[in-house]
Amino acid sequence: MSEKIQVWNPATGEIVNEVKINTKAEIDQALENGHRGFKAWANLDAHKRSNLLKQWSHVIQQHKQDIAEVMTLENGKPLKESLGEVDYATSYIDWYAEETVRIYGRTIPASSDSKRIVISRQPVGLVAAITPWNFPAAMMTRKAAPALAAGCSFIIKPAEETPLTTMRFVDLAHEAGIPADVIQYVNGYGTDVGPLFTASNYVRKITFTGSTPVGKTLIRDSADTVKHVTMELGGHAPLIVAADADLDIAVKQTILSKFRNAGQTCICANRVIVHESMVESYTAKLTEAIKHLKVGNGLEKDTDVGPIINEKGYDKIVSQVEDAIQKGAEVSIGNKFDANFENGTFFVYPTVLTHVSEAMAIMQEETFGPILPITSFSSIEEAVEIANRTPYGLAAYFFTNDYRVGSYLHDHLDYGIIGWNDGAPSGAHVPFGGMKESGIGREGGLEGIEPYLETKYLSIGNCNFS
Ligand code: TXE
Repeated sequence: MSEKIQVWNPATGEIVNEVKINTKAEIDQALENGHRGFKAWANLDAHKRSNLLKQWSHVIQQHKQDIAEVMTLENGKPLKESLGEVDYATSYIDWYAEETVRIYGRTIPASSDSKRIVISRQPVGLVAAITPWNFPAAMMTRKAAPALAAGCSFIIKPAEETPLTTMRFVDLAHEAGIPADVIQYVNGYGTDVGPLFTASNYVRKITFTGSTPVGKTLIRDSADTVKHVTMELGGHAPLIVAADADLDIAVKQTILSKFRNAGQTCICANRVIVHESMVESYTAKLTEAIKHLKVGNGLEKDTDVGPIINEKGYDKIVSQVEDAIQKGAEVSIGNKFDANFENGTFFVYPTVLTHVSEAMAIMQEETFGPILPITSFSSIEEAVEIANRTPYGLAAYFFTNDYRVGSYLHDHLDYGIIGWNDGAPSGAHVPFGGMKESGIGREGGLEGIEPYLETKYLSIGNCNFS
């Protein structure tokens, strides 16, 4: 087996760089180092930890342009999105730098005069993260920032496709003064590194973003050592357009939600459910707007939609489109592909499918590509029924200006993230995560630091000082 992973540019097929695959012995050593680094970091005064996180964010920002270029080279997304992702990634560090000094305990009334009760919070220990390729910077800081803020040490295995951005972030953390054994990376295939993380007694928590099947494996494998787990898994987001919706807003936000990162986003709209009176006008407006999206190399200035990450992702998208068309779907725009199997470059043009049915894979599974199937509903109850008919529960969107309709949808949609007239609901200050098979736990906001903290309760007896 090769000892290196080649990182290639999905827009050109050129090799960007290669990274060494760490051996089992090196990974075991890194885990031991992480365990050792934990105690000193946990005991460091919270204000110092906070300042080190602020410094980390600062040095990343100083290198924003070259980090964004590397991200576009390894992931393919348009440079403007990579620049935005660096800001988004540092916003998590900034948010949790502030939270570092706000991890409060409590005292509560005791059941007897002679007792005092103190409740305190302490970090869980060494945290091991496994991240995907779609947001190589943000998926990392969403985990590392709250972990370090809580006083945990952190080790990460980035996706094989996009290790370079993540490695750079770790190097810059060291440059900012965060000790080398407090934040580390290792490289390798998930199937090799995952079991080393889950089996290790040093690791007290696994945090993962990726596919639902891998998430299930990690949960199972974490059971033997009863580790904490946070899982951010697949999605199948519905986007509901109610009869009274402002169509211009709905179309603009659909595009924002769906075509960012070429549709390779776990919260992006995966199926549109439009009131029957609006299907024609919504589809026409959406199709018209899509004509202006430019597909191409993310380094070209006016590119809106970059390449698909790899052949596996491309095959899944093509098979869903073929299956839908074969079962009667009609193409409003797109169904155009530009693949070079020899180079390993795969472009998919934004595609809208109408006349779709529940029998089609595209209405049942996450697509992870720039394809939008449109179906219709006649009553709001039916819209909810269609939207909830999935094992996933990450993000849902709806467009209405009727407060009663909006409240009903908010109450009845089984999703962790809801966008009401809003196609871009995420941010460092809000709890991101899903219900059902979309995951366990939340990342971001006040909730995002909780999974990195243990609660310890102290009962002091015989406190009769009088
Ligand atoms: O995911 P994997 P892939 C969904 C999306 C996509 C599909 C497959 O639908 O089309 O998953 O993508 C590591 N033990 N999402 O193949 O395999 C792997 O090395 C431990 C949604 O890229 O889950 C990488 O670091 N780790 C998602 C990470 O898991 C393992 C983002 C993700 O890879 C492992 C990505 C194992 N046995 C894909 N096998 C989101 N929620 O945003 C792989 N890995």
